[in-house]
Amino acid sequence: MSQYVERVLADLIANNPNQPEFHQAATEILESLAPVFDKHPEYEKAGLLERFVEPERTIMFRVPWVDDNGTVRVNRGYRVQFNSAIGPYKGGFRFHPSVNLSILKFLGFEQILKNSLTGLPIGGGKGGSDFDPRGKSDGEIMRFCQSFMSELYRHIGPDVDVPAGDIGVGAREIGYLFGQYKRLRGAFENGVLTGKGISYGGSLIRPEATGYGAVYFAQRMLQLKGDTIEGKTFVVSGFGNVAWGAVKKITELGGKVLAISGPDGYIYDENGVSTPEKIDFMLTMRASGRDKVQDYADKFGVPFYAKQKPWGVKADICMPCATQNEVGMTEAEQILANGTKYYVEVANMPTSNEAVKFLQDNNVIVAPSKAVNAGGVAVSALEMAQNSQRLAWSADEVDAKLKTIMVNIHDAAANTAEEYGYGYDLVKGANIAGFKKVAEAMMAQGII
Ligand code: 2IT
Repeated sequence: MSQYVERVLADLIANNPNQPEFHQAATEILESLAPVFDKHPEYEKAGLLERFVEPERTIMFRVPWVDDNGTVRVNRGYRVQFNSAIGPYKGGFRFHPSVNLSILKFLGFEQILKNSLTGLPIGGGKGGSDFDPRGKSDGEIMRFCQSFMSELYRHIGPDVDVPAGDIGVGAREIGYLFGQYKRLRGAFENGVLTGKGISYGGSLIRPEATGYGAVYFAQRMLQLKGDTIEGKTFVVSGFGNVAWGAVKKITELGGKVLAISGPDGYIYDENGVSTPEKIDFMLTMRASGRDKVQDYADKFGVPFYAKQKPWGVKADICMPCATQNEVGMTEAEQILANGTKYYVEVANMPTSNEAVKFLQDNNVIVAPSKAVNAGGVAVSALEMAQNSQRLAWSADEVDAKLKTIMVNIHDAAANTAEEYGYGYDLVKGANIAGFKKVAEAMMAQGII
C-alpha cells in the first residue's frame, strides 16, 4: 500500500473510534485503491482520499413515538450523506437494533462505489434507526415511520437524497414514510423514495431486483467459464426479500437451493426450496415479523438445525444473503472443505476481510457484494427515472435493463482487475472500477 493510502487509513481509524465495521469496509476498499493513487499523484495533491473517506454530512436525530400501551419510546435516527459527486445521495434505510454510526458508515461508504458501478447517476448514502420492528403492530410501525420522517423530510428530496429500503424496511414502511413526506411537503414528489408500491410510482421488478441481479451476476461468471446455473446446488443464507429474489431466480434457471437460514438456525431441504408454495412461504415468514426460519421446517417437514449457520452444507455455490459478518474463518474453512467453487456475496459485507483473502488464496472465486447486489439500487435508479418522466415501464423492460446492467458491472470489475494486473480478482476490480468515476467527478468539482 502506498504511504499516502496507509496514512489516510490510519487517520480514518483514529478519527472514527469504536467503529469496527467502518474500519473493516474502509480497509478493504483503501487497500484495493492503492494502485490508483500510485497512478494518479494529482489525487494526493487534491486531498482526494481524505475527502472521500469523510461523509459530506451526518444527520442524527431523536425519534419519539408512542407504543400500543401508551408508553413513550425513543429511538435514534440517522442519515449519512456520504458522497454526492456523481448524483443525489442514494441508499437504503435499515431499521434494526444493531444500527449505529459504524454500521451506517460502512454501508454508506460501500454504497458510493456500488452506485457508481451501476453506471447510473446516483451518489452514496445510508440511514436508519435502532428501532426493532420485530413483534411491533402495524400501528406502531406507522407511528414510528411518521416520527422518523417528521425530522428527515427537511434533509431529503428527489434531487437531494433518495432513500429506499434495507433490512427491516420494505414496501409497507416506504408507504408510511412517503405518506408523511407528502403531507409535510405538500407536494407529490414521489421521486424522493424508491421501493414504493406500484399504485403510487413504484417500479415493477424492484422487489425482485437485488436477488435477481445477484443471480444474473453469478450467471455471467459461470457463462464466461462455459458453465450454467442449471443443475448447480446452492446454499443461501437469510430468508428475507433479497434471499427470496435469489431463490426464485436460481430455481427458474434450474439450480437447486438446499438451505436457507434465519437468526434462529437453518433448514435443509434436499428437494430444494423450489416450489412456488415454498418460495412464497419465505414472504409469509418475513411478513409475520417472527424472524424464524424454523417455521419453514414445521410447515414442510424438513430438518431444522437450531442456532447453526448453513455453511456446513455442501453446495457448488454459496450466496450469503442475510447481513454483515456472517462468514469468518471458521465458516470459510467449511466452505472450502465442501469443495465450493463460487462464493457470491449478496448481503452487504457478509465476510470478514481475512475470510475473503483465505477463500481467494485457495482458489474459490469470490464475487463482492457491492457489485453483486447492485441490481437493487440500479432498479431504484430506474424507478427514479420513471418517476421523473411520469411513466411506467413493463416488467420485461425493467428486467432486461437489470440483466444488461449486471453483465456490465461484472465485466467492468473483471476488466479493471485485469488492467491493474490482478487477474480475475472481482473484489479489487469492483472497488477500482467504482472509484474511478467518483474520483474523476470529485476532481472536476474542485475542493468541496
Ligand atoms: O444496500 C442497498 O443497495 C440497498 N439497500 C438498496 C438501496 C436503494 O437505494 O435501492
